[in-house]
Amino acid sequence: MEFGVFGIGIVFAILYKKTKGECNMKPLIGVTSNYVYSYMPKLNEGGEEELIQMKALQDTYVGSCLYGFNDIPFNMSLSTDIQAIEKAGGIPIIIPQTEDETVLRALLNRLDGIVFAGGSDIDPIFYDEELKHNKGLFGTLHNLKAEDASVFAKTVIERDNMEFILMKMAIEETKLPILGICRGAQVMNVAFGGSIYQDLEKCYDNEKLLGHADIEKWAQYVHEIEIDKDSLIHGIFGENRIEVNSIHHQAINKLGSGLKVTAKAPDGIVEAIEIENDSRFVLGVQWHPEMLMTSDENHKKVFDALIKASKK
Ligand SMILES: [Mn+2]
Repeated sequence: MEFGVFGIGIVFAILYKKTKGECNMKPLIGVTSNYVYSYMPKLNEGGEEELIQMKALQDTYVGSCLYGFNDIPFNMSLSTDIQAIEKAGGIPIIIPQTEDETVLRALLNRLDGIVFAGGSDIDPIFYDEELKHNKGLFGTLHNLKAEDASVFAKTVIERDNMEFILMKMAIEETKLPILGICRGAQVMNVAFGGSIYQDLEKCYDNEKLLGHADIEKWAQYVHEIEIDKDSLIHGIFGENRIEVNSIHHQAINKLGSGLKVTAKAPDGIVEAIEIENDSRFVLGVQWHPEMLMTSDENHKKVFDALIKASKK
């Protein structure tokens, strides 16, 4: 009897040690989330115009995102972000909306790496411009008014406020590896003092401009990029050219000081940025490797590199 209890104790001790050991090896990766207002109920209560908008929204890809719960906003992450971190061997944890610096600092102290995820346009106030072209990524669907089209089409000032605090804190106060995806790369650029083209079709004066806002081909190749030899991104892929997806209507304009461009599309659009004169893992990519890796394992390399850097 006593041996039985003792034996069970040993089994538990071994299991506990094994589980704990495995957990310790996996880095904890925070990923920022979209701050979503419950919008649909308000439309439902509106007049004729609101009801037309609601019907149009329900027919879009993004409509379902807008079914909020009464007036309570919620934090929403793309499962592809979460799965990418998991597949590369990290423990994903969603970073919720808060502008409390004490909370954000404490959170960063517990993380081993951080992903700034894609999402809404940055309010141009953060790069000293007037809002000129708030078309949004989905704004042209079904003739919706841009500012009403979706949470992804409009700017979300709460998320902007939080991510600029978080980005600056992560850069200045920690050595954490940072991966910025799409909007995340743009947040990185603006945090370093750079600016953004508010809408490529309207602001980028180049007749070679490719179609960069190809929402439906989210897991397919849309255009190629050229990669600089002396860069993190070249170390990750080991190639000078790769094919990427492209789900953005904005892009980096003026480069932030202290950053360097390490990949470009053939039309000159910036597709990757990194920190200058530093081997630290700080990488912003304009495409979505987390979505593309669902059909092309090659793009998992971006997350493998993040996880590797997060273990140090
Ligand atoms: Mn692109």
